[in-house]
Amino acid sequence: MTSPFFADIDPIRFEGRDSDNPLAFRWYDAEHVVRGRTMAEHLRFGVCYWHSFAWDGSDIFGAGTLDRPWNPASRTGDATMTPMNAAKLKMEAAFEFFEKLGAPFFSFHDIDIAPAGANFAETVRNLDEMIDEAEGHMERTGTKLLWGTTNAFSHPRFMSGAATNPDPDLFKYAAAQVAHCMNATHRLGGANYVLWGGREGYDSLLNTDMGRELDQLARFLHMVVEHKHAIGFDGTILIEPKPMEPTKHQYDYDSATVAGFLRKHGLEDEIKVNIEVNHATLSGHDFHHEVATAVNEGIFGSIDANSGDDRLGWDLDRFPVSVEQMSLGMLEILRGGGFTTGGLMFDTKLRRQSIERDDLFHGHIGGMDVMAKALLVADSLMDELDEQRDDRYSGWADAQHILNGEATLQQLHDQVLSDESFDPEPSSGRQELLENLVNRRIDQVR
Ligand code: XUL
Ligand code: CO
Repeated sequence: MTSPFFADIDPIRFEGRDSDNPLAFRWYDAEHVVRGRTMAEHLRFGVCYWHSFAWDGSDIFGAGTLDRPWNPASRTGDATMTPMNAAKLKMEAAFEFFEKLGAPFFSFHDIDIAPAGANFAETVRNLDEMIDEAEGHMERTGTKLLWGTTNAFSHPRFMSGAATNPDPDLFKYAAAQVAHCMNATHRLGGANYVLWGGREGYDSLLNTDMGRELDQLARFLHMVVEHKHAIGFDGTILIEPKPMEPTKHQYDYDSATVAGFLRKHGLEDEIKVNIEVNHATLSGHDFHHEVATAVNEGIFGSIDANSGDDRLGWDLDRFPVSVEQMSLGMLEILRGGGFTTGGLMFDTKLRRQSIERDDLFHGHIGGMDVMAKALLVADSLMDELDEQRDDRYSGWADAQHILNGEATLQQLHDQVLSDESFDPEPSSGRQELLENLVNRRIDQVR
């Protein structure tokens, strides 16, 4: 590998709307203040390690296409490239990228940053060594950890799930892996710890005891929360909902399902959600619906900022390109008070044909600019929309006794019956007017 890996790229700077430089930000100005917070504080961008550095472009129909000299398949037979040396080179390239892009955060799965060993003890020794390396890079570059997570879905041992596996030994293995990765995340000062239940679901109910598996999942999550408190980790535990893929049905289907599950098991004050835009699409919801649901349930945590395709029913993980889609999502995030420990993590993949080294920059620069513009659009819309929305419900100011439980169904019946002039007039929902306002603001923000 030539070092540095992204030798031709200079640090990415904000150059403003009129810039034609494709390797500059036109909208993301880290220091620009919106509603009392800088853009950097609002958006809290993170780069994912797995798609951007561990993945080589392979898909279910073909081999890797991307130039990733540290990945086993593309190794040149160089004897010095042991798995640990390769992991270290990958980490150098990753931190070079984070620093040049100017993203304040990154996220990883345990297996993205350290190779598996012959047994669990060797695997976690490798991980600990790579965590030491990461600590050095983080200190040197100032990059912080948005979240760590465990991959308990790729290895064949997890084919029937991790916490929901019919075999308790697999539950134990996953518990060991999660405990170790939580400790590692804690050591790196991670702001959150994510659990995506990749295979916590089923392919067929013929062989699945759903009630039993959900109870196992609940116990597993309680153990995670207990461990968080035992080690003094003060980040947020996040579940990442997804309705399916790779399983036919995933238990953490969407934000509403997760909210109900957490409440049933007394976990609602301990765990929040990491909403992925493409997962929202797969569950048949808009991104902004998922955010609004989570905010309303008090479990909004963080975002995986990618996008899918309305005509394709799988997880494309594209970089976000739609200002309208992201503006509506950012509006709900702003309405909810913004991020606390969460952020916008690019759980995004290049297309398999994007094989130039600078393609990774173009994907992230575009994504960051779309999200920054979306923040400005959301900011320009929020007060006006909230005023109109409040106005729409203003009649309730004089009807609070109904909601307070001070009126019965029979009393309302009797009131309506006795008032002959009672004939409520409908009023317009003004949807088209508001949609036009959104498009106007997308044109007008500067
Ligand atoms: C899978 C997915 C994962 C999680 C972390 O669809 O989104 O990458 O974000 O395990
Ligand atoms: Co994700």
